[in-house]
Amino acid sequence: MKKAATCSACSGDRTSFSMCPAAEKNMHVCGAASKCTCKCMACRVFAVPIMKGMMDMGLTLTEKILKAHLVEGEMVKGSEIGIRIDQTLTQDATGTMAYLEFEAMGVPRVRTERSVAYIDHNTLQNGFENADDHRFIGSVAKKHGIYFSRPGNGICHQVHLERFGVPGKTLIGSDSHTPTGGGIGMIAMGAGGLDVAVAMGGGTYYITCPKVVKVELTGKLSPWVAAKDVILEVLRRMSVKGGVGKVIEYCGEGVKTLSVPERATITNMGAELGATTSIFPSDEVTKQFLEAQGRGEVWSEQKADADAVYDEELHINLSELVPLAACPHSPDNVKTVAEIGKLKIDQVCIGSCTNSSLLDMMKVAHILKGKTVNPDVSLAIAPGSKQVLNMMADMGILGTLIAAGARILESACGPCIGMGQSPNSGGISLRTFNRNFLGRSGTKDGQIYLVSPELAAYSALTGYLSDPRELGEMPEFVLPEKFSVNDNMIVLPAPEEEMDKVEILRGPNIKPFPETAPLEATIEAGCSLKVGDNITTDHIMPAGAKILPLRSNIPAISQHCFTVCDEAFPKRAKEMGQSIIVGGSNYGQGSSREHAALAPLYLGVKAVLVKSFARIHRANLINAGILPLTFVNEADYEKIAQGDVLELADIRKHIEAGETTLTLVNKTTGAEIPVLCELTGRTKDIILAGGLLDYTRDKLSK
Ligand code: MIC
Ligand code: SF4
Repeated sequence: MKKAATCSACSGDRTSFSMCPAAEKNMHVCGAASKCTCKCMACRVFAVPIMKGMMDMGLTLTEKILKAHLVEGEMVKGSEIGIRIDQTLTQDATGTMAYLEFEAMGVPRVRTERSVAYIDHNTLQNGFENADDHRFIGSVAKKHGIYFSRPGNGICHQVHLERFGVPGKTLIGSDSHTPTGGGIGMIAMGAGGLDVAVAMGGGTYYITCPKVVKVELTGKLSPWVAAKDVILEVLRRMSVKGGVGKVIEYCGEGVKTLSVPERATITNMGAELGATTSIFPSDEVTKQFLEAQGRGEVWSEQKADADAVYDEELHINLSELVPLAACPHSPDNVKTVAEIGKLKIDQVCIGSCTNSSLLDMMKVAHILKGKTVNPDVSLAIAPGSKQVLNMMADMGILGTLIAAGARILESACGPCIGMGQSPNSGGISLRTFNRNFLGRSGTKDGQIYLVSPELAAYSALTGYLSDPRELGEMPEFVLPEKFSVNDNMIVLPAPEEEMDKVEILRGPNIKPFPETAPLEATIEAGCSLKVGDNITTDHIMPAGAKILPLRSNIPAISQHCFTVCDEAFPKRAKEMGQSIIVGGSNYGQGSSREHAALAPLYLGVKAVLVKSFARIHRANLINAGILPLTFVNEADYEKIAQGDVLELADIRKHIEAGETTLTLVNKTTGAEIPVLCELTGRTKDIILAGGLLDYTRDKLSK
């Protein structure tokens, strides 16, 4: 037997060691314990994948799909990898900008297996802007080889799952809830519009090679306990930042008890963990779902190896779960119905990409059948797709909901993104959605609780937050053997030989991408704003009916930047000329909207210095040419006040030299603050060029 020795990384007594190749040092990290997740101190990557290669260990499903798509880098956790993207999706609120960027790249036809442009966010059309954007996106799609899902056809994630998703493929979408596709075994990730544009042009997509968290499901959900309660439980345990740098992989006996729409609810809301994505295996249940969609031929089995090694593990016994709710104003502020106690409600909204499937609607209709919505409650329901709505009509469900007093909305995002149905002042609203950030509903003091459709529907009858288990026995809800398939609202692109005949229709609100410039030699700028922890993209760039129509007009939308936190920010930042924003941890969580980077760019923000970033937002800042900096010592956050003058001397030279620890001088107080600027070869070049668009243009011209 080998003698045990101390591992340089985890200080544990181990018997087997290996060199960490990424460290370029003789740092020995242990690999004896197959579950070792110790960090190599030399390079700060995880030792497990290196061991896997050497010790012939099994792979997780995530690793299998990523490996099959790997085009750059090595599967070393924590390091940057480039992967090939099979499919892309866009929605209209991020799409106009993404297609302007795609046009600017000068690639004539998309080079993916399938790219789809959806119209689902800005469908209120209380002015010409939304309709103009729809026409612009439709014409770009037709010209450049993209399928176009017309307004009314449904929410991008729901429709993509039904009509386009393919197990084992990679998908990126300019929307943070793209991981919905993980419900059928795809690696589906949210990304900034520019990254999606590059992928449409055949470019590589770069991510940090993720850790993989195993969530082992056992047992079976009790009657009236829902898939939503599973993801709320994961959020309760892991928090809104617990998933950063990780993929959440579901496995175990409990998986087969969950239908595809239920799995998709779980992977969809995995976005709220800050995770890179979430994934379920593709099994017989997936096969049945795809066959029922008339797409059985795209099915393939996708699963982890039996001896796969995970970086972290979580166990959830489905039978032990109870109905839960995420309380204001964060999706991880999760409590049981009993813990919340008696809560009178004003509004219930059922829908969004999390809970708008036919299965959800079948359950809601069963609860509401023959009843009337409580007189003190307004109930709004938005089915997820035209297919769902059509089938609800065919099955008599729609009639049941209308008879009960539900207000039926268009198949679109609607209230989820503040497009109508804002609650009354201080109103309490139960929503089956995925986000309850402050102000997102359109009512600043609205109190939003995120719940399952079962809990929402039952509470709409009682007028109080109520436990749906009081309903007693639950019938078995079985999905139809065949969904009614009618793709008449999906417009096919023009054939390649006719693309030149397609005219691009541009409305007057569509303004070009803001100007960028290569990184300066030295940055001297004031701190225009100091904010705390968990700042969301809804704080940075609010949405809602008034602001969303400005998504294709950066000068106009930037006037709303950060106004949730500080009304005066846009004016102040513009007057300062150039500035730096300082923030806490998990800065930029939530949406993939690149407007949360483009508006600060337009207002002259040169760098954002925080305790930690959310993944997509950090990538968006780099793409916009804004320096993403983190404090080496979090306590230094206290050494900067709003208005202080900050300097990053010779920043260009330092970044060119590949230095990652830099010094920021607070010229107002004299404090010298070490900051991290972790840029790899590619991201370094993007920052030096002034953003991804300039970098890509340079590359293409060469
Ligand atoms: C959201 O749910 O916040 C959105 C609106 O879908 C965003 C995209 C956007 O801001 O346009 C997202 O999740 O990425
Ligand atoms: Fe639309 Fe809401 Fe889903 Fe975002 S979270 S895609 S706004 S339904």
